[in-house]
Parts: sequence; structure tokens; C-alpha cells
Amino acid sequence: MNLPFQYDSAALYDAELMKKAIANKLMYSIGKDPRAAQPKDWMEATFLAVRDQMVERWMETTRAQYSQDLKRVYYLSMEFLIGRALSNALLALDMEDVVRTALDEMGVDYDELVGLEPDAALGNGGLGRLAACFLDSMATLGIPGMGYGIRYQFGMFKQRIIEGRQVEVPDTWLGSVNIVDFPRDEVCYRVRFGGRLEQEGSSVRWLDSQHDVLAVAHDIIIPGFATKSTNTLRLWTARSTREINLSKFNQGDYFSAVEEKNLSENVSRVLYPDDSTLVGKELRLRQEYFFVAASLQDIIHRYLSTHENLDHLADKVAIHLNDTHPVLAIPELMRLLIDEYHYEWREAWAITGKVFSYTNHTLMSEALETWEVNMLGRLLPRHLKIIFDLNEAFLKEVALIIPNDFDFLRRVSLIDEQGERKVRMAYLAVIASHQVNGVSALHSALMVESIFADFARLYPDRFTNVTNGVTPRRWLALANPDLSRLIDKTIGQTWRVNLNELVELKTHADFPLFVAEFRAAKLANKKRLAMYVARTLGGVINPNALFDVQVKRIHEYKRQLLNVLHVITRYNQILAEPDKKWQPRVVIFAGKAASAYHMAKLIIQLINDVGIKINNDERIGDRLKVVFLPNYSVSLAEMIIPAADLSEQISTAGTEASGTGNMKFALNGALTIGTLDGANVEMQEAIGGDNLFIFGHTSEEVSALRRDGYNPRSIYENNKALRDTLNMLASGFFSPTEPERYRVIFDTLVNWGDHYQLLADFEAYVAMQAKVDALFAKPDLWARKAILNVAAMGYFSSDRTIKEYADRIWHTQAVKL
Ligand code: T68
Repeated sequence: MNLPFQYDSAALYDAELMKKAIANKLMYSIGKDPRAAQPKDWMEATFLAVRDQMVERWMETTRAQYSQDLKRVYYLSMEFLIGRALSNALLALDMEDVVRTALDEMGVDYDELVGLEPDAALGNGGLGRLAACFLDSMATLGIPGMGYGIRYQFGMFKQRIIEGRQVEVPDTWLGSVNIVDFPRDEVCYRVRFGGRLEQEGSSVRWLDSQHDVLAVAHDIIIPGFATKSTNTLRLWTARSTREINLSKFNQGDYFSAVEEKNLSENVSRVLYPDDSTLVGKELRLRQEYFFVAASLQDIIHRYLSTHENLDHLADKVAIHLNDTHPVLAIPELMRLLIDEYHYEWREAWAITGKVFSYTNHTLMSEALETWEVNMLGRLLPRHLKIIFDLNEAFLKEVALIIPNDFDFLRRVSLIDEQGERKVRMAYLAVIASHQVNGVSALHSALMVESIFADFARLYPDRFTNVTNGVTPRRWLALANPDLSRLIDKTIGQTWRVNLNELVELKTHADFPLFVAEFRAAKLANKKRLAMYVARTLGGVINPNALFDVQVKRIHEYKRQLLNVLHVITRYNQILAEPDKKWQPRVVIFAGKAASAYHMAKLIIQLINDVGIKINNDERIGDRLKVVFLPNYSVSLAEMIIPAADLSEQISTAGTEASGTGNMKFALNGALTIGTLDGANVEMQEAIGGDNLFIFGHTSEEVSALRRDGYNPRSIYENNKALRDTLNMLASGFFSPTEPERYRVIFDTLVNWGDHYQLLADFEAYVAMQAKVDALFAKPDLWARKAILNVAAMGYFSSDRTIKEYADRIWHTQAVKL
């Protein structure tokens, strides 16, 4: 590669040395004879050999960060959806060729080996994946940043589809040999729960805590691309404060002897598999406090190793809250400053207010975290008291700015007093953060008009937008080698670190040779996906058909159902006009449903049932196929996205905060069919309206309909195609063994208000899909637009996003190496 890679280790470029390194690991770390080694053993050995190559750089970066006394960013997130690390490391180090050769000479297939690494799936979806892209960009840009999260023993569940239904299987991603991270047994903090408060004059003591847990650090190396700069993701695992209760054990009561240990270690056992809905469970609250308390102790410990006191903490420490899940960091820092370091309340608040910033990822009320005052008080009495005190001071201040408006005070109070009293975590985040951002222009604008409208009045300068981005390393260089090679050949290789260079592809959109090669790359990716479909599902799909793809979490607001309505309607149209020339299509879905979200699970089942009916209807042939790929994950996304022709981004306008899949698809040359929602709006501006398919109501129109009365039934009654489609759902056409199965979907849409306004957008959507067909029939025109999409994606690099955070929010500088 022609990038200015700044590496020094000889092993990097020498296949012989690499072979020795891998063989060594196989023998001495895995304990296997090469003749007996299984493919997995080779993968682990290779992983360890490659990891060694990162360690020196990692230490050098850490030393440089210390000696330059740089301000650090701590990115606190309950989720990091990092996916596979080996191929990513090889890309970052420019070592793929040498490892390929080394393995080849030892008779091991590189591609197969790379595919054996389990995904690190410590996240649900967009929020967790964004955190992973940010780590990649921070390392690449040299920003001294560190991620803090939880080392879940079980990550996101594995999804099996059995008889059309989602079945959740535990994700045992940590194999028998630990290749993932470096355990740091000595980096261990006590996290307290429960107990009581004792007031002594003006000071408060937190006493008699019970069920304390130890948090032990595990470090994952985050390599920057083509740089020595390397950051750390530090994940906490829970360890019992007492190994086993010896007296019980000696009395022969083995089970209760280990019970306590199990209970406290449950804190890092499993990732909550819910996104976009609130889970008010105690274990979740414990998880949140557990990782926040450990991280803050660690941050302060690091800071105090080079500073005398905490007076100027904010000069060197920025703590970013990825949504509200880590918001307990705010009262925790206040507690540490006041109770442990003896600051006055005012001083503590001044420091706290300079340290934190917060990103909001959703406007949906059902996702906004609140914690019952009772539960919080029982688990974290000191924090509840701090929150109450904060609230009192805050409301006093508000009453001065906006006098005599009790309703306003009630609305902005940190405590929701309606019904069971609850703490509103988002409000706590807002009052303590110096900056609060949304994740796309539209979302940030709606944020200050809706959930934070009152706060925007109080603190107009606090709110800002930082539009999301994705890392071009994983999402183009790694996921799409064929297209990457073509781009390299055409404009050089530095787009990997300066994605704006893709704009140079624009002129090439008119060169027939380039267009032909671009199409060839897409076709190769489609063939690869078709093979995967054949392998996993057994069905044959035609790589020349239009691949119409919707992959993301299954949620009503994302409107996979609208997509299904179009599929059924198309099915009916083909049957009605069998002699018309139909553009063959394969409609591909993938995505997980939260385990308790019945409607989302029903939607998965419907997709599978519709697929069975259509795929087996001989009258249809290959003009329409429906595929549901099980177990959507980062690594599956890396295969699916480069193979897509059409990217479905069809959420109800005003509901998808940003979306990041939308960016990944366009970057890989898919055209978007989408609503004016989230970052689609900015993508349209960047790409040009002629080069994507925008349809449907705007967020203003959605609100207006909601306000002025929306009548889905009349839409149903007045649109024959829609009526036929919905009647098929209600009558059991797709579920003959259980005709009532989809009645609830029919009712939701037709009789119960259709909250996400699918019917309102149906006609526009189907009409736009016809335009999609018409354009796809002109392959060169289609390819031209696809190229213009790729060319316009520079802005959507997470490097740009991170630069914005670093400049405008964190005020951090890059390390000099
Ligand atoms: C997503 N949010 C947004 N939430 O939906 C998406 N929620 O539009 C945006 O692009 C992305 O964040 C990044 O900004 C989520 O993914 C969650 O995953 C989540 C998890 C737990 C609780 C609540």
C-alpha cells in the first residue's frame, strides 16, 4: 500500500518471521501441535501473533499521551459493537498480504480463518456500532481517547429462525482461550450498592453498603489505521468481593456458598437485548452504575498520578455520555468530589459542568430513561440525595429566570412526579453537560423543539448537532475489497484517511470502462451473497436481479412492514399482469427483534411466511424472491451491504435519529429509497436529489397528520391494491395453519391508528418502487448514479464526525508520535 504507514517491526513485512510467530503461538499459547491443530486454533494463534505487533505501538502511544499531558476523552458507553478484530487489525497494520502468505505456506486458508473469529457483539445496534466507529476514528486521528464499557459474558443473542420464528440463543463469544483482551487484575475497584446515609453537619456519609462488587479491567487494543496511534477500550467485568462463603461451604451447603458470588457477578453477565425501549429493571441500573463507578475511579486515579488535586480536572478530562445509560457518572463525580475529595458543593458542580458532554440518540418517549426514585434510593442512596439536591438548586435557579411559572418548573424538574416518582436521566444529562448534541441535522433540530424545548429556552447555547458518520476502513476497505481496488486504481489509496477524496470519482461516472468495472465489482459482491444465501438457506437467488435490502433492528418505526406491504402488492401485481416485463427483485431482510417485543417478532414471522408463499409460487419464478437472513451482525453486514443495489431507509419521518446503515450502503454504491428522516436528509443534500429515491411525508407532515387527525381506514378503503394486500394478512393467506396470526397487524394499521403512518406513505412508496425498477432497467444510468453516491460520501466518514467532537465539544488535540 502507498500510504505513509509508519511501522518499524520487521515481522510486519516478512512472511517467514510471521510463520514463526504463528507457529510459536500455536505451540506455546494454544498448546497445539500443528498437525493436530483445528482451524479455530490457527485463528487464535494468528490473532495472538498479530496482536503482538500492536502492543509496542500501544505502549508508545500511551507514553506519548502521558508525556505530552494531553487532554483525554473518555467515551462512556453501555455498548460497543466492534465485530471482528483480526481482519481489522491486519488492515490497520497493512499486514494482510504477509499473513495470507504465511498461512498459505502453512496450508491454512486465510479467508476461512478470518471468518472463524466470533463477533464481539457487545451492543444492540446503531448506538453500539457508532461507538465502535468512533473508537476507530479516534485512534486513526490520534485523539487520546479511551472507551469504557462492560465486558458482557454474553453479548447480543444469536438469532435462529425456526419455523419462521425468531429464537434467541446465548452468544458465547469468549472462547476457551482469551484472545480478546488483556485482563488487568490489578486494575480493580470496589463498587458499592445499598446501605444508608448518615448526616454529620453539612457532610453526608454513605455507610453499610451491601452486595458490593469488584470491577476488574480488561483492555482491548484499538489500532489506528496507518499510524502508530493506538487507543484502548477498557471493559469491566464483575468479580465478587468474596470468592465463596467458606463457612457455608464447610457446612456442606455448597449451593448457597457460591450463590452470593454468582449474584454479584451477574452484573456483567449479559447485554440487555433491547434497543429503543426502556427496561426499568434493577439489574440494568446496577450495570449502569457498576461501569460508571469503576470508570470514574479509574479516570481520577489516572489524573491524580500526574496532578496534585482535581481543581483543573476539566482541562485534561472530557467525559462523553453515549446516551443516558452512563448518566449516573454525573452524581458519581459529584459524590467523589464532595465526599471523598472534600470539595464544596459549588466547586464540585463547577468542575462537573465542564467535564461532561452528552449525545442523545432518540426522541421516542418510550426510550427515554427514567429510574424509580424508590429503586434508585434503595440501590444508590447517596446518588439519589445528590440528584435531589441538584434538582432543588436547579429549580431555584430556573425560578429566577422564569418566574411564577409552576408548570414550567414541573416540566423541567429532574423528578417526574406523576404517578410513581421517577428520575429523568436525560434531564440530568442536560443540566450537567456543557454540550448536548443530536446525531443528524433533523434530529438535533427536532430535539430542541420537542423533548428538550424547555431546556433550549434555559440554555440556548448548549445544544448542537454532530451528524453521525461511519468508518471507511471497515465499511469500505474491509467489507468491499473489489470496489476498494477499483477506487485505488482510479484515485489512489488515501481516501481511507481522507474520505472527501471520493469526490474525484465523480468525473469517472461518465467513463464507460470505469462504469463497467464498477458494475463488475457489484456483481461479484452479489454473487458472494447469493452463495451465502444458498449455503445458509438453501434457496437460489439470481445475482442479476435487483437486490433490495433492508437490514437493521426490527422495529415498527423502521417500517419493515411497509416494505412487506410493497412485496405483497408486487406479488399481486405480477399475478395480475403476468405478461408484463417485470424487473426481477430479491428483497432481503435481516435484523433482530428485542426478545420481549412481540410485534417485532411477529413481523419477522410474517416476512418468513410471505417468503414461503412467494418463493414457492411457480407463477412468480425469479421475478420476486423474499429472503430473511438470520442472525444479523456486524460481520454479516459486511457481506450484505456491499451486495445491495437498493438501500431501504424508510422510517416514519421524525423517528430515526440518524441511521448509519444508510451511509454504509451509499458508500458501497447502493441507491437509497428513503424518507426525509435522520441523516437521509443530509445524504440527499450531499448526493443530489436526482440520485436517490425520496418519498413520503416529511416530519412536519407526519406531525400535522397526528395533530389534525389521521384516518388510516379511509386510506385502506380508497386504495384497492392496499386493501387487497391487507385483506390477505387479515384472512390468513400467509398463515393458513393459523388464519388469525396476522390479524393484529391488520388491526394495528387499519383500526388502531397506524401510529407510524405506513398507510399514509404506502402509495408514494409503491410508486417510487416503480421508478426504481425503471431505472434499474438502464444499467449504465443506474451505475452512474451509484457512483455519484459513492463520490458524495466523504462527509459521512466518522473521521469528520470525530473531528467535530474534538474541536467543538471535547477541545482535544492529537498526540504527536
Ligand atoms: C440509534 N439508537 C438510533 N439505540 O436509532 C439511530 N437504545 O438512528 C442512530 O443512527 C444510532 O443510534 C447512532 O446514533 C440506538 O441504537 C440503542 O441501541 C439503544 C440501546 C439501549 C437502550 C436504548
